[in-house]
Formats: sequence, C-alpha cells, structure tokens
Amino acid sequence: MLYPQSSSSRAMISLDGFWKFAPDVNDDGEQRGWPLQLPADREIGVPASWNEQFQDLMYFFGTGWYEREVELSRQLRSERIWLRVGSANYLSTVWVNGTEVGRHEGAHLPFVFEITDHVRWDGPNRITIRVDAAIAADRLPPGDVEDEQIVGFKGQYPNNYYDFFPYGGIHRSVTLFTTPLSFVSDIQITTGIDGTDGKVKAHVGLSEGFEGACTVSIRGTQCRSSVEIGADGAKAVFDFTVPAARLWCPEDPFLYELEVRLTDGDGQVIDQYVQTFGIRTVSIRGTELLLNGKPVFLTGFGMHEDFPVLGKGISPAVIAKDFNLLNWIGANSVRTSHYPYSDEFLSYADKHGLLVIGETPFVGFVRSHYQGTAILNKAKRVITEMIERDVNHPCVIAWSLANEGDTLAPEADAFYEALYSHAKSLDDTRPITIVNCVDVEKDVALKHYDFVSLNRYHGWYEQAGRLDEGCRILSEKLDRCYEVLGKPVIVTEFGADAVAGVHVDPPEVFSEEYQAEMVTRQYEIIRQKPYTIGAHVWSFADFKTSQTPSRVVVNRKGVFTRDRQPKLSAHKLKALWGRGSSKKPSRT
Ligand code: GCB
Repeated sequence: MLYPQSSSSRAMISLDGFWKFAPDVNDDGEQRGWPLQLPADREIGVPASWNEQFQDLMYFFGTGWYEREVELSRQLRSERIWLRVGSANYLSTVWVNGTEVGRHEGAHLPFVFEITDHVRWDGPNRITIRVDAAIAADRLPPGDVEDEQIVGFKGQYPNNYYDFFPYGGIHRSVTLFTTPLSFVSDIQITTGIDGTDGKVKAHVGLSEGFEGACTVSIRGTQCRSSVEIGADGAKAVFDFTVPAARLWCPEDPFLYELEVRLTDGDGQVIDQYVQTFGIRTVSIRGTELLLNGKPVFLTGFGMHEDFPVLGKGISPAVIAKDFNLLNWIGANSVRTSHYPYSDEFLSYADKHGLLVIGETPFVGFVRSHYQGTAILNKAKRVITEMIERDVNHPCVIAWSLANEGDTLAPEADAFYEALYSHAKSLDDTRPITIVNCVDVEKDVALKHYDFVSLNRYHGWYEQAGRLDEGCRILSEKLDRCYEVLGKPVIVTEFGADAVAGVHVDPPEVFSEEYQAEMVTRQYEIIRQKPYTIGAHVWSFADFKTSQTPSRVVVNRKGVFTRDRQPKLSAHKLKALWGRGSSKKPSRT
C-alpha cells in the first residue's frame, strides 16, 4: 500500500485535529442513527488515544464514535477520492455522509477506502468512524484469554494480558487523498549488490484499465525504462543496475528516489509517484548478521509507541525526540515491540539510519490460538498487511512474527512454521525470527526461524536482587541456547524496573543503581558471546500498562522515564556504547 503523497497528479487533505466524539456505552449507536448524526458533546484530538484526554475515558474499552465534516474543492471533482486511517484500535467502520464505505480489523496498520461515489460537492461531507476497542481473546494481540491458560499478567486490570495499556481510538493520521482515474497503485522494490553496482528490481502495480506508458526512473542516475501497458496489464517489472551505488547503512543512510510516471497516448502525464528506497542487503551467514555483506551487532532497545496524554497516538515531536535520544545514547537499532509502528516512524528511521526489527502484534499466543485456522488466517492477513506496507523501508532489516507465544505446546510447531512460510513467501530478502521466553530445549517453534530472539530476566523475575547469580545463569543459558539450536542469537529483552529518583547503595531492585548495573553487565555478557548478533535492553522508556501489583503506575524498565528524561542506566549505557562497545569484540 502506497503512503499518500501530494504531487502534480495527487492532492492530500489532512483530517487531523479535533473530531466530535461520543462513547457508545450501550453499543447501540448504529441503531440510534449515529452514522447520520453523532450526538456528541465533546471534541477530541486525533491522532491520539481517547483514554488520557478525558478522565472518564481512562478505563473505557468499549466503542467510541468520531465525526467531522470536510468540504472539498470543486477542482478535485474529476479525481478519485480516498480516505486513509493510519491506524485505529481495533475494529473500525467508516461512513461517509451516512453510507458505510468499509470496515477494517486490526490496531496497528493503515486502511484505505475509496469514497469517490459517496462524496458531495455542494456542501460539507460528514465522515464518521466507529472504533470498537474491546479486549478479546480472538483479537491481535489477544486479551481476556481464558484464565487457566495465562502464564503471566494474571488478574491485571484491565484484563488485556499483554504488558502495555490497551488504549482505544484513532492513533495515526486520517487523510483524504486523491488519485487520477488511472493511477499507480503499488510499488515494491528489492535491491541487491554486485561488486560496486546496485541491483534494483521494481514491481509496479497499476489500477485496472490503464492503457499507456509506464516510465520508471531512479532520480540522479541514468536508470530509466518505459513499457507500454495494454488494457489487460496491471503490473510491470523493471530491472536496473546502479553503477557505483551508494549503499544504505547507519553511517550513510542514503535514499534513492524511484519515480513512476504514467502517460497517455498523447504523452500527457496522468499520474506520478515517487518512492524512496535504499540499496542494501541483509543476510545471515553462520552466526553473523550481515548488512551489505559486513557483520553488524544490534545495540539498542525494545520500545513502545507510548507517551503521556497521547497514549498510543503518534506525534512527530515524540518521534524526533526518541530518535534524538537513541542517537545520544549510541543505539543503532530497535525492535517495534509489540506491533508495527507508524509509517512516519519507519520513514524517519530510513532517513536517520536506524536498523529496525519489525514486529507483528502477536503477543502471548496460547494453546487455544493454535486450534483451527481462524487465528492463523487472521495472523497471516496481518503479516501480509505489514509486509506490503513496509517492504520498501531499508531500515527494516528483519521481521519478528511473534513475542512470547506458548512455544512449548505441540501445536505450536505447525502454527509457527506456517507463519514463517507465509512471511517468507511475501519477502525472502529479510531474515525472520520469533521472540522466545521459555526453555529453548523444549521450544518447538524456534527451529523454523532464521535467528533466535530471547527475552531473559535473570536478576529480575528470576534471581531477583542477586545480580552475580543472575549474570552467571544468563551466560550459561545463552551458551545452552546456541548448543541446542546452532543459530545466531539476539537477546531482545533484558532489564529491570527502576523508579526514577530511587537510589539504594548497595543496589537493590527498583533503584536506579540496580538497573544501571544490571543492564551494563548483562549487555557485556551478551556482546562477548561469539554467536550473538545483538542486545536490546528492555526498555527504551517507561510505558503505561494495566494495573497490577508488579507495576508502579507504569512499567519502569525504561532507561528513560515516560517523559524521556534519562535515568542512571541511560548515562551508563551512553558511556559504554560511546566507548565502542556497540561492536563485537573482533573474532580472531
Ligand atoms: C516481557 C514482555 C514485555 C514486558 C516485559 C516486562 O517479556 O515481552 O512486553 O513488558 O517482559 O517488563 O515484564
């Protein structure tokens, strides 16, 4: 799916700002005619979760309705009109002027509906969006799972089961955009390297019925090619060689621009779309992760899209701040725990050279999810949406298809193998992993994946307060993991809660000193292992969770506070990573 863009052939109108809002406490808004007129007495900010904008909505996990009006310029009358929602948690239904135009399931990926036939040109258009944020076992991520199946997070409030707050609402931008009648509908770019040449393959999708020329060029190079498209052709493939290519990497995140132009028989430009991309390769060789053929060690964090008041709503300022801090501390990578992040985050990462493991929203699958095909099919659909959206981002170097599912259950074997093959069939240019938190010797799923991701809390959930013992056990468990699986390992989570301002010497749990000592010591243990490809501290910043005795209002494992102030651990990691220990010791 192409990100909306304004160009000589396309217009964009942002619908971000204030929308009328009504909580649908009895879930009967539709019967009461809300698609035609919302009886809203309040206005709410979009994009942002509804929960922190009004106190009475903090613990509202039902259905919320949004409405706003927009008038369109007559100049757009000959165009096709589309409505795009960057993301909304969880089930969305959209009406335009009272007519339903589409529904989408899923909290973290965009959806687009064509609304051309429902738009009026003689007055305001009413856009209504219903967002059902209920927590349920068959949603992704699943919540309210049958009690006996739950391993952790039992009895928390609300009962979402995964460890982040189940915020509701429209979390990413809402945009109206236009395309011409015939238009570029899809671009997928893959790249390779041959000596100093870059190899670029572009698959270009076109809307049905286009007849004319499709010309593709790479700006700033001699690469240019054109094909004639007949009425039956909806896809064209282009191969280019870029001599002396500038390879995308963290030190030089150079982005090329691929321009697609559609022209009619008279040579008039009908549509134009520019897609950025980077020329780079990612692979696993033995125990190494290679970027452009060179080993790279991932240093950084698992994080969350989470900020006070915004909840899970995106803000360019928060993205800029987070990247500033990632750069300050010396991190080269993050995992989008535990769901696909915004397009805007990934585009920023492309430009600033941050390496990203892109994760699905499959957190904490339990045995019942592996029965039948309903969840499997739903999960495959999400993987498809995620890969189609993100495939052109050079920053995304790997996919993580699940976090901490029950991978001991025998049924998990076939389930995770099916997820792996599905993702590989859509993208064979990136390594794929799942994140494990159980005994690797009994794990039935990891063997299907290209590298192993481990979440380990020795010195916190286990060996709490006993860091020497925790460090020793972590080291032994890592070695055992490599012995059993023989695959490269990244520790995707290790860390401790620290309440900012709590100081204890000698270090004790919940103090800044304990967290700082734990993450720096364990980081060094992980880095020294010859088979590791990365170490991600959990977590980048404190984040909101459900209420439970183990959480002091928020999860405090951030090395930054929720409002992004550094704890002692942030200073210690900065010193460590700044001294060059974000690299592997050389293998001689
Ligand atoms: C984990 C989960 C993460 C939690 C973290 C914790 O293993 O993957 O979502 O937030 O532990 O702090 O308990």
